[in-house]
Amino acid sequence: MAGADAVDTHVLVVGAGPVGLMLAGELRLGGADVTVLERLAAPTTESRASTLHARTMELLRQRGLLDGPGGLSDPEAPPNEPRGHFGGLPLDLTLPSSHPGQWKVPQTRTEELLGAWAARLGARVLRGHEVLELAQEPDRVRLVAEHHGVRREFAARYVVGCDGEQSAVRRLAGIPFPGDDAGRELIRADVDGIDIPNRRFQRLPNGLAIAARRGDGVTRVMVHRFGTPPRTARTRFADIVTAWRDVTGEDIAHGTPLWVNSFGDASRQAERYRAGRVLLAGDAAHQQMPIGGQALNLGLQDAVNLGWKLAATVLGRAPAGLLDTYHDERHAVGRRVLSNIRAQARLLLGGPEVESLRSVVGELTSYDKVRAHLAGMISGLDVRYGAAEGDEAALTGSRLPELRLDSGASTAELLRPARGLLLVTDPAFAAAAEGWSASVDTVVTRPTGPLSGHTAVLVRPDGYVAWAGDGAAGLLPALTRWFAPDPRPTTTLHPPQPTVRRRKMGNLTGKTALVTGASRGMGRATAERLAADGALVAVHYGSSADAAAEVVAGIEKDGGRAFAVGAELGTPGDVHELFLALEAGLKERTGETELNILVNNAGVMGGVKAEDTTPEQFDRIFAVNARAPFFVIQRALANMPDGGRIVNISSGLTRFANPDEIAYAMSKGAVEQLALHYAKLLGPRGITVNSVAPGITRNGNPLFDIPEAVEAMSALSAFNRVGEPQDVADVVAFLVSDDARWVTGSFVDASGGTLLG
Ligand code: NAP
Ligand code: 2V4
Repeated sequence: MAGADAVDTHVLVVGAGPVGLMLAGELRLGGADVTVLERLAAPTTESRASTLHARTMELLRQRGLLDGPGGLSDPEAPPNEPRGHFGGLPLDLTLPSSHPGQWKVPQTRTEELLGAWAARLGARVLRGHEVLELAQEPDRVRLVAEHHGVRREFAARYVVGCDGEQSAVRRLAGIPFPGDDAGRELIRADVDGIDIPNRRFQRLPNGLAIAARRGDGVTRVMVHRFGTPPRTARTRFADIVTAWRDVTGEDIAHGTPLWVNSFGDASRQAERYRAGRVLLAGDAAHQQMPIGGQALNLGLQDAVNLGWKLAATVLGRAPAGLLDTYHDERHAVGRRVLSNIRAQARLLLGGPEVESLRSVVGELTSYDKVRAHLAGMISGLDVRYGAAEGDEAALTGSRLPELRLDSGASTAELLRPARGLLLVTDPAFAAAAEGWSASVDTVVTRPTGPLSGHTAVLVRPDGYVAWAGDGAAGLLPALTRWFAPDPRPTTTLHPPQPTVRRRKMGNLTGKTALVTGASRGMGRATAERLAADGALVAVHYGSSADAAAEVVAGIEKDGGRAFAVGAELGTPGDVHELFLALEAGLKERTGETELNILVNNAGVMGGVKAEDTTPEQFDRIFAVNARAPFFVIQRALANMPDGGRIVNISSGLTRFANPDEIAYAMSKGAVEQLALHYAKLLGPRGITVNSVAPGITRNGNPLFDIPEAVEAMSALSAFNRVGEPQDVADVVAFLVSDDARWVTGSFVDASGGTLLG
């Protein structure tokens, strides 16, 4: 089994289908390190599940995956279809939701979208890896996979099997999978070159026929001959041709089959979704007939339920028992969905003996309450976790429908980073979750929609209401049950020393950043801080390649993501060289070249009196400190999406006289102009541009090894010490965070009060 050099990660997800990829993204949002192993060498091109239901669409919207050109709810993209069915009986699926009805999206597209998202967030997907062995140890799971005939070893705190009905993880973990074998089957094919009428569940004397012609002329046919058990051999097109002729009388033998398969009505559910450090999600946890497209939706919702809980668990931030609620909640939901699917399979594939039952159910669905009940079940909108029996109206346990709050923000957007969300309608409550600020965001808002009648509504990262009520007496137990309280704050010393403070974990998750001059000093500290906040950081250097490599290694050791890019600024072609390396690094890691954050930090100091400064020295200082930031910004804007952040490092010397650094101070005066003018220009794109002015800050300069010099420099600060690189990095981290969205064009004095005089 795996040795010391095994690939080590927090969570190994086995299976890069939609469920595995969704889970990988959710885990990354929660801050966990994720590696996904996939048996197939390339994503499947097969046309599989193609229906996304309303609850899944809401969850995808919550993660920002629907909007924008090419997003799944692009009006130009897939059509929404409110007409669904229950066991082949027509059923309008419309219910109050931001995305009511069914959304027809080929599985290849869903997979592509989720794959790009997970990669952007930092999940590693290793294809062509087939799992062979799995062994649980007290603190980890060891796993062996075969890759091109070579055994590779992996170790992880947890393994999640998202590897489908035939799950190797489930088998190797010895998790029983009880249930019923298939008694009937539907055989289906995508066929080109045939011209037959469309049929929605047409029941004919010999069987059931379904045909739907797509925009590209290909027709999907599905057929079942009443009373015939599933065949044991692999389905061939000839089987479909024969069955179709028997049932409809039509001949489709001249068509070209693009894809042929069959699915039966087997129904099985894993006894436990968790066995120690092994968990199951999606079809690995439950096998069902994919009637009405519920299977994929069930799996995606398993992933969203599990992601935040597992991430909190591996990072040591989960309250006791949190991970076990995954089995408790999703096994119960799965059991209920499997039961409705079995009922539908009976109605759909039963012969003449089910006609009377079909007509009774058909009559019942004409009552809107019945229709809405069944639609809730199929769409997943009725899922409630741990709600009290019979308390249908209670908000606790159900999903929070999307609401637009006073601030204009929607709850779906507020849930995007997969953190807890506390909505309070009485400002007096705002302080209640102060001790949970590392994992819960608090928003004060007017009582609106389902919030009416509640002073506080606590929402979990998966969008389900953990608690809704009126008194702190109920809120505190709910906070304690679902979220670990913040670590105790460190004691404040006087004068204030730089401390490692509690942070909103992962508030830059999914973002990319370039920090120039990050091989040491404040640039290094900034790169480390942004990476700790979840960003993928490009660590730029001029000539110190080894130092930059060390910075990258340190970030990776701490679980962050970074890569080094070298370019000597102030030389011809500098910006071009920088962006060639930057774009290659981003593309390799995220599949894209998007840059969200730019910190222009690289700078040179003069250290020569005005009378001794040569034109060459002057030009060099301006080329590196002023010209390069201007052109770096100009070039970066091509890669920067709306909402981006630019911070330029200036100096307190633009407000404090030092005759030894006149040219340097002039160059910093010039760089400060960037914030004023660019902030105005870029406001419409939501991009902020600010200047940060450090005072004397400890860098590697030997001056800082001389106690007398440090004492003299310290005396300039109101805190009687010199700045540490982290003091400045923390200010930059704020300015690039979402919290600073309202700050642009500003000059931020980060000199420890040196400019107070
Ligand atoms: P530092 O320790 O001197 O490091 C400078 C960084 O910039 C290094 O990573 C260096 O990379 C890079 N760099 C310098 N010239 C470059 C060039 N031509 N091309 C590419 N990279 C170059 O810096 P620091 O003291 O932390 O200062 C960072 C920023 O804060 C500077 O803009 C500085 O002006 C400003 N500042 C400093 C102080 C202070 O007291 N330290 C006070 C106020 C403002 P290589 O070594 O790889 O070339
Ligand atoms: O005086 C600074 C100062 C200095 C220096 O000490 C000399 C050095 C380290 O070679 C370059 C330098 C760069 C600076 O940005 C500052 C600086 O920002 C500063 C100084 C004194 C008082 C307030 C300041 O902000």
